[in-house]
Amino acid sequence: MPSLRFVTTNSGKVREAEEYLAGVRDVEQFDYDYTEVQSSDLATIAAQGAEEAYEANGGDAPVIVDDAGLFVRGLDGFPGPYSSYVEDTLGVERVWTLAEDLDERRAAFRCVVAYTDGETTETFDGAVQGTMVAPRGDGGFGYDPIFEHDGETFAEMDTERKNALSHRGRALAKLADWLADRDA
Ligand code: ITT
Repeated sequence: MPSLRFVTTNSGKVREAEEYLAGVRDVEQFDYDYTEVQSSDLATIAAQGAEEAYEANGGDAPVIVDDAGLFVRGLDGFPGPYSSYVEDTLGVERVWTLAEDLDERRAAFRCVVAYTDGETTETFDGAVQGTMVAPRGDGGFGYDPIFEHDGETFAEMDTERKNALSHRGRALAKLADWLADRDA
């Protein structure tokens, strides 16, 4: 089976991709920290990251990059594409403190997966809607404890349930369909 390199420092993402791409591609982790261009658009960040990583990897196998973020409606989409930086600086608890006083606490996780094989670059997006809540649960990672969907935070769900609903899962499912169509 052809292989696909997932450019990420996050092995949790790789396990998730292995599930969605089972039977379509062998997924390997390529631990490379691509440049995150300053952009308000996840697709631009992911596509440029994929192209840079493809070159850095010597161009011998297709790569995917995913870029994700938490978009809080009452904060005009903040932290959005800056989610990683905001998690490292403010931290998740303080993002909740900002959201706590809002009337509009609905939020979405969004994800774009970018694929490139050097000739074709394609992006696939996925989103899941939820509400900002005080932190609950020990599972997941990042903003999961403050994001509630259907009465449970993502940190309270087991991995299987979160993956079935998540923004990344939806984007990976589109990628898997697209690859299967191309192979047919
Ligand atoms: P790579 O860039 O190396 O892939 P990363 O963990 O930094 O790993 P992102 O840039 O895509 O991944 O993530 C942006 C931010 O959004 C970061 O703070 C993550 O913790 C958070 N995030 C992404 N997906 C998430 C999810 O499913 N649940 C909770 N937080 C998530």
